[in-house]
Amino acid sequence: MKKIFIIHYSLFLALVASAQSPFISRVWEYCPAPGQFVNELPAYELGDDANTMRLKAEEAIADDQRGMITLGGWGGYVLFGFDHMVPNIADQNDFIVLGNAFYSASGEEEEGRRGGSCEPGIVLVSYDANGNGQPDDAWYELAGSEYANKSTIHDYAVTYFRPAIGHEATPSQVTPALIDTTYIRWQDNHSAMGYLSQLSFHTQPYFPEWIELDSMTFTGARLPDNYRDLSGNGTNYVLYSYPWGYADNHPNTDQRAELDINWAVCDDGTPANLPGIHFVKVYTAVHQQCGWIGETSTEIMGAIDLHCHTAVSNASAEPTEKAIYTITGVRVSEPLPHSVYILREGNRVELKIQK
Ligand SMILES: [Ca+2]
Ligand SMILES: [Ca+2]
Ligand SMILES: [Ca+2]
Repeated sequence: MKKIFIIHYSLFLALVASAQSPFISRVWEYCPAPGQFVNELPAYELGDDANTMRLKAEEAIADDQRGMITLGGWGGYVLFGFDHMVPNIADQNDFIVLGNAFYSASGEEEEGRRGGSCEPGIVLVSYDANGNGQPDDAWYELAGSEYANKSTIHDYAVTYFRPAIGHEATPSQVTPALIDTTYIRWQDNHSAMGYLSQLSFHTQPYFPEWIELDSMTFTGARLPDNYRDLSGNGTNYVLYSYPWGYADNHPNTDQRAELDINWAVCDDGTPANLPGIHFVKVYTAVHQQCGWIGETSTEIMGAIDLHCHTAVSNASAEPTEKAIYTITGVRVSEPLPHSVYILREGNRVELKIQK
């Protein structure tokens, strides 16, 4: 018995020594645009600043916490990283960004698109080219299915303005849930302006409380609106998924939520040909207001390296497709997508590697 224990223990050490977390380890920046869940996901408290809000976002989505943060309206973003390079494996998806998208029964398949609550975020990736462990290198957009859509605006920018002191609400005469239709004014770089409405369901401030400036400007690409009002009278808004290449756009268990580093492009649209990535940035990519359900905002619950089990299997002298390895002290939960299956038994965690 003792001998078996020692063998197991040395295997355990070998596994731990080589183990990299499949989950993101750090949030580097959290900067949501104004929105109906801002100051609540995560919760702002008096005295918070950009760094404490970053830490709250990290507590929510790093490791395998699976809490949730909102990115607010168009342009709001989060920047996070892994503790290793996620490799770009040829012909395979490489990572997934977890959101809270779901399909609804009323949102029928339409031109390959499922409807429900799909709030696509554009994903950018970065390779730590200078090797300093910091996200100070070039960024590359993952060119999702709408990258070449003629209605996608690639040079978009929006400025949001904090409501003035003494601002008076303009309640909707038609939709009671809209208690202030002139709440957060915005102006884009294509001569359009408008407002984010305040909703009766969410009455906390929508402009990030820890931001001291009276306006916030975001830049990026704007995807075409993805909503339809199926009722025709403003009571049933359905948000349709785009085919592939975005965050919070398909349910986390749907393979089309997975992302391929090979989709990364340079600013001129040519392939970036990255060997892998260390850092990821996601921002809300549609700029739309859907009546009583308010503005569309991407939500993030974490991200997972889909290849991380490779490092675990390599730690064994003779890995086999159906080998089961036991590791203690690793926090995981099921199910992971792709080919890793995780079982929990007491305080043991088993990684089952399958093809
Ligand atoms: Ca790949
Ligand atoms: Ca760097
Ligand atoms: Ca969402």
